Amino acid sequence: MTMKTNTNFHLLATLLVVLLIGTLSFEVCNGAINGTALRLKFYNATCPKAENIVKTIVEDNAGFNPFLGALLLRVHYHDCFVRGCDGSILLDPTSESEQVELQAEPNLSLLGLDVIEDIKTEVEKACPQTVSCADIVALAARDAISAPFGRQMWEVPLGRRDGNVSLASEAIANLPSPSSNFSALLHLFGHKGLNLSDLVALSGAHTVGIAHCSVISTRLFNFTGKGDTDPSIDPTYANFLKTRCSANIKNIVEMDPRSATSFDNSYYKNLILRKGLFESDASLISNTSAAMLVNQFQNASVFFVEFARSMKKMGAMDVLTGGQGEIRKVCYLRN
Ligand code: HEM
Ligand SMILES: *[C@@H]1O[C@H](CO)[C@@H](O)[C@H](O)[C@H]1NC(C)=O
Ligand SMILES: *[C@@H]1O[C@H](CO)[C@@H](O)[C@H](O)[C@H]1NC(C)=O
Ligand SMILES: *[C@@H]1O[C@H](CO)[C@@H](O)[C@H](O)[C@H]1NC(C)=O
Ligand SMILES: *[C@@H]1O[C@H](CO)[C@@H](O)[C@H](O)[C@H]1NC(C)=O
Ligand SMILES: *[C@@H]1O[C@H](CO)[C@@H](O)[C@H](O)[C@H]1NC(C)=O
Ligand SMILES: *[C@@H]1O[C@H](CO)[C@@H](O)[C@H](O)[C@H]1NC(C)=O
Ligand SMILES: *[C@@H]1O[C@H](CO)[C@@H](O)[C@H](O)[C@H]1NC(C)=O
Ligand SMILES: *[C@@H]1O[C@H](CO)[C@@H](O)[C@H](O)[C@H]1NC(C)=O
Ligand SMILES: CC(=O)N[C@H]1CO[C@H](CO)[C@@H](O)[C@@H]1O
Repeated sequence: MTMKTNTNFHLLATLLVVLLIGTLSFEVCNGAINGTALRLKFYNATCPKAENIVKTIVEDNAGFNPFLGALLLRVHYHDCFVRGCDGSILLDPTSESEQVELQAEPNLSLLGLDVIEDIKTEVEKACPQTVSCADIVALAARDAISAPFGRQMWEVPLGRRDGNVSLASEAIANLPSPSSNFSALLHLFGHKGLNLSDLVALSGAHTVGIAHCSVISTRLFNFTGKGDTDPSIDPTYANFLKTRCSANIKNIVEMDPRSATSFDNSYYKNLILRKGLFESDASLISNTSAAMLVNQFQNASVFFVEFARSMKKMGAMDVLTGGQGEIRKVCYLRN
């Protein structure tokens, strides 16, 4: 589909919206979202400085690491998709046989995790065992992405408690693969109580950060096992990626060419130009309803509103609240 706004497109759009409302209503009753117990200003009385401590440390670090937003956003996403946003992504293994979430993807954001520990240390000094690691991750991701904007890009209701279960096997089962097709993505997100709008909006997080060549090498060099390239990638972009990645498989590429440190909507502009990095990204224009959202997100203000809404939803997935879980003293160890 092209972006041309003609009468036919509008007609089609209206039709599809009607169809969509019909087909997606069944997903709404999925029980994965339960943020009712989370609220803004949760630490107002118990740790009024908490939110400021997070913001200050994040902004200091974002000043010298332009990728901090990407790192922390991804940590938060992984945390939420595996047993809910319970800080379990931060847990270190306690024995050699234990395979924790973090190990399912060894290269996840070590730099970002250091910042989380720094924040936790300061927050613990201000108010011992009061603020959960899960809340710190959620706030830090928001504040890092928001830093260049000078305003909060989404709301983070608080009150999450920390979980104590972290399993690599669950990370593998719950996180979509970059080679996922559209229906697989929709299915995995649906399983979390997230719908098509959430899938398209949250995928826009790939407007920041980097990926390792190893993740895309099959797509570039051996797509169907015959030494070929995924024909759905723009050829110029494919050649650019191949050049970078054939030089050294350990190289990294920007998620979003030329704008990988800026949280904007160029991800969606690239999708339409067939410059989505992963098959999962590219698949968002393979479905007409998803492609319509991709078109709508060509307008950055529309994208920001939808991203904020979906982040709030993701941040409330399967959270532990009230007397559940614990408040960890250090984020990488169970109490
Ligand atoms: C739709 C399904 C998704 C898939 C298949 C996927 C997959 C991936 C993969 C394979 C990488 C590259 C990792 C590497 O090579 O180091 C990546 C990076 C990233 N992902 Fe996703 N992801 C998805 C959704 C999301 C969501 C929902 C978010 C956040 C809301 C997100 C945020 C990020 C960020 C910020 C990076 C860059 C990290 C960095 O710079 O270190 N992703 N993703
Ligand atoms: C959501 O959380 C509230 C408060 O903790 C609880 O009363 C309610 O039963 C939960 N709902 C679901 C569907 O888990
Ligand atoms: C925050 O706490 C102060 C004093 O503890 C109180 O006056 C104020 O109403 C609280 N605000 C919110 C939003 O809870
Ligand atoms: C999408 O991927 C799933 C899981 O890998 C697979 O079962 C399904 O056949 C694929 N669908 C299409 C249309 O390729
Ligand atoms: C997705 O869910 C939100 C509510 O969380 C709803 O407003 C939106 O219309 C839904 N989108 C689709 C495509 O069903
Ligand atoms: C490409 O894929 C085929 C089939 O999976 C495999 O036999 C072959 O070794 C692969 N080639 C390379 C260079 O990895
Ligand atoms: C696109 O996805 C929706 C679900 O969101 C599905 O109902 C529809 O059949 C899909 N369309 C195509 C052409 O695959
Ligand atoms: C983008 O969306 C905003 C908010 O919906 C709207 O006010 C604005 O006119 C749109 N901009 C363009 C260029 O369509
Ligand atoms: C995890 O917490 C549950 C209750 O919250 C407890 O029963 C269990 O023993 C804990 N497991 C570990 C490994 O700490
Ligand atoms: C922390 C960690 O495991 N980092 C690894 C990231 O990946 C490179 C190779 O791809 C390893 O050398 C690092 O040890």
